[in-house]
This record gives sequence, C-alpha cells and structure tokens, in this order.
Amino acid sequence: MKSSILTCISKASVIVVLLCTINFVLAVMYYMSQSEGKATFLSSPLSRARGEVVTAISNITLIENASESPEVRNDEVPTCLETALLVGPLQVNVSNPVTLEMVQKENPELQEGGRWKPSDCVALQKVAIIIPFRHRDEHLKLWLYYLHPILQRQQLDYGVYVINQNGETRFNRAKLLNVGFAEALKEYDYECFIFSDVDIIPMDDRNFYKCYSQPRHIAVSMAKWGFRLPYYQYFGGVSALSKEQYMKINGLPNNYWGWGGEDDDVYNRLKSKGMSLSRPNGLIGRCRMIRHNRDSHNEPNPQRFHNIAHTRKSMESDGINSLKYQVVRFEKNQLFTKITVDIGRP
Ligand SMILES: [Mn+2]
Repeated sequence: MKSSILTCISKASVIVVLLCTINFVLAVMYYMSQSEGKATFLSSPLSRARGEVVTAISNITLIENASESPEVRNDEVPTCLETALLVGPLQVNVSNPVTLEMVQKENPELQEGGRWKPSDCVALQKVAIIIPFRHRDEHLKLWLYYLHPILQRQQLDYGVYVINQNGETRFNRAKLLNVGFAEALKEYDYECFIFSDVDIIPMDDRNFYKCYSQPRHIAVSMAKWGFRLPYYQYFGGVSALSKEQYMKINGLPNNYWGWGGEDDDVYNRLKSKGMSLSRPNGLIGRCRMIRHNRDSHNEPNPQRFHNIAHTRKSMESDGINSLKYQVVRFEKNQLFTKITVDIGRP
C-alpha cells in the first residue's frame, strides 16, 4: 500500500516535470515567433521606402538594445513619435530683438544651410521651408530664432531656404516661392514644401509645419484678423503643399507682381483640381504677425482681380512649367540657405 502510494507520487512528479518542460519549450517557441513578427512590424513601409534607414546595426547593438528596452527589438531606426517633444502654446515676443549668434548658440545641431534632422528616429517628413525675401533681415532673425526650435521639436527632416529677390523691381512673392521649390529639390529629395512669409511666427508647436493629405493652411488665426480667417478661401501667410499637390496645380503663378492675389490664385488652382484645405483649429493655429510698414516696390497689384478671375485658363501655361530665373548668389550659413535671384520684371 505504502509503496504503491510512493510509485504514484513519483509517477505524478515525472508528469509534472514533463509538462513543465513542454510548457517551457512552447514558451520559447512562442517568444521567438513573436520577436520576429515585431521586427517586421516596426520596420514601417515609409522608412523602407525612403531607403536611408540604417540596417547594418551589429549583433552587439541588438543584444544591448534587447536587454535595455524589451519593446524595441528591431534592427532599424524607429519612426519618430509625432507629439513626443511638443510643449503646446508658446510665448512669442517679437519686440525683443535677437541676433544670429543667439540663434546659433541655441541650435547647436544645425547643419550648414539651415538643415537638421532627428538623430535617433526617422523624421516624420522631409520638409523644405521657402521664405520669399527682400530687405527684411530683422524679421528673418526673429523667424529663425523662434522657428528652428519648433521645427526640431516637430522632429522634421528640414531645410530653410530664403529666396531673395535681386534688384528693386516690383516684388513677386509667388514666383520667388516657385524658385525656392525648384532650388530646394536640386539639393535634397524633399516631399513637402512650406511657403512662409518671413514675418509670421506660430504661437503653438502643435501647428505642424508638414504636409497632409489635402493642402494645408497653417497661418489661420492672427490678431490682425481678430484671430479668425479674413475669408474662408484665405490661403495666405503660411501654407504647405506636398510635392504631388504642388505638381498637380503646376506650381504657383509667376505673373503676380506687387502685393496681393497670388494666394487666391493658388486657392483657385487647388479647387479646380478637386482639392480642399486642411487647417488646424483656431487655437492651435494662432500666429504672431510682426507689424511693419508697407515695403517699397510692393504696391498693391491692380491686375490681381483680373488674374484671379482667369486662373483656370492661365494655370496650365503659367507655373512651374514656365518658370524662368537666374541665380545671382547662392550662400549657405549654419542657419539658412540664401539664394538671391533675378526673376525679371513685369
Ligand atoms: Mn507682412
């Protein structure tokens, strides 16, 4: 009786050990299949398509990573987490003057030409910021001072292009923006273009300087307009077009000399191609516009109403496909790329 109980117990313990072993083997198999699946999942198609992800990380790095953070077990750099570094509403005080040295000091990671990208993750987008320019050095300093830190917190792979109109003929904002598009693309495979006036600064870093599935209007809420849109179709100040959106409308018009109308022409182009506008809400979309007197040689363009009325016809022959200009000077410093261009006259 006693020995049969003992045999029973020993049989039972053998079964327990056996079950434990099977359980362990199954667990190991499951774990291995899971980690393979995870690695495939984390290498997003976006980062692959860009073809610049570091794939040759050594085994040693992988093992270290695995022991430090069990969630990241892939062999590629992860895509940046969009909101990770944002702080929300910002103090923007444009009456305090800044110097280029201050901007340089506070943005030590900037590369020549005002380029930057995150070092530990794959940027959300490759963005070229195009600023039409003439005689506005004080505004440009303020813009650089406020925007560089914001763009870095937004974790964009970006470059800043200041397109300076040579000479004193009438200003042509949209043509300068076309030049910026063409010149930036010669440098890098940008996929998104921000067209920004030099005197507008966002007051919230949740207002992304990136592109969306529809053209994005960024400067939607300014004190000048009582913190609302001056009119619904308004697409001025700061806006974003992806390369595809821009090409679909043949770029921007080249024939708006002087102040006004070119942004409405762009809106007409977008509408005629069946696109709509994307916008942040009025709170996140608040921007500070630096007050200034009207520039000389940028008088209101009396032809603008006539031009706007004919966008649908003119857009096929006037745009990036008819752009002509001559680069006069090409300069790079740590904070921006400055391209001085001769864009002709009206
Ligand atoms: Mn202005």
